[in-house]
Amino acid sequence: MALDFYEKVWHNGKFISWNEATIHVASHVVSYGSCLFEGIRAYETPKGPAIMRLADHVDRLANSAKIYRTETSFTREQLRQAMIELVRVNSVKSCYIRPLIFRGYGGLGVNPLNNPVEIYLLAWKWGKYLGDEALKQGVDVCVSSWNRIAPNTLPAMAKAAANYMNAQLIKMEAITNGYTEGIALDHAGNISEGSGENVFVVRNGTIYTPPLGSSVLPGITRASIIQLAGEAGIPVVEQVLVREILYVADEVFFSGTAAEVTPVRSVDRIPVGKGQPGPVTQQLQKRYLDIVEGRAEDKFGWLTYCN
Ligand code: PPE
Repeated sequence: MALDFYEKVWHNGKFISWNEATIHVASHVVSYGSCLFEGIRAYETPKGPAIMRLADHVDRLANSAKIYRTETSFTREQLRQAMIELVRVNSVKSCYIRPLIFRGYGGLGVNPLNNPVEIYLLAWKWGKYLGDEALKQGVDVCVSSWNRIAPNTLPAMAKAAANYMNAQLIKMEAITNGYTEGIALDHAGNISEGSGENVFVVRNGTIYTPPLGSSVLPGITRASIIQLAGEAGIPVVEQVLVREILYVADEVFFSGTAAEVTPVRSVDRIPVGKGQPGPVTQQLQKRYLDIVEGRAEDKFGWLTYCN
């Protein structure tokens, strides 16, 4: 599947072309997964391209790097500016931005501390993450036989490439068995998250989502959904959620930069509610997309305009 990429790539402070953005196979990251990354959307709006929650994504990236003792020579402000520049130099209307911080070429062996730190910013066009119909129709998911990474194995707060080996197991199992996505349980058997999305459950007018202690990524879309629910007067509770709540929920949905707000219409072939997207999901999805696509006022200050 070809990547619909933008030509200019930012590398350690300079722009290079897509084809120049290569690394040696002996780079530390290849053997040991030593990479922290982000996923950010820039939306086309009537006022030009706008990056969604840029500062929050840069903060999470910096925190991921801090957790893994990966020091970079760029400040958060410089990284924010670099992403705005990336959108500008590529004349982007809308894109997905992938910042990468990884341990490059030097010695080999587990110890990463002597390897150089490389930073790249890439951009490409990314459509609907879980398929074109997903946002309207909802997706069919399973509970994975793979658990999410346990708290004292890999830190879930860090968005690290290595975490996505676990995510790949969840995703491959789901797809092989005819589902669009898998929801993983945490080490204790409670709901954690999808391979690339946070999970929300709606029941009797209240919205529930697992806390950080359930090995979830502190999703930026998750935070946005909590804000939008507050605005709409819908109570949100962050609490440990038992697996079977998925089977008796009125609504279930995913949130994520790539997935945006995607309804879940069945779990393990059991219909969620009436087996179609429910009203709370639809209301939050519409409000989210209206703001990020610039149809509604950006009252939470989420958008950074790039022109
Ligand atoms: N959990 C996981 C494991 C995760 O990967 C994501 C983002 C989220 C939750 C939602 O976080 P946020 O984007 O901040 O709301 N997953 C990215 C896609 C991963 C992929 O490359 O595939 C994303 O949505 O950009």
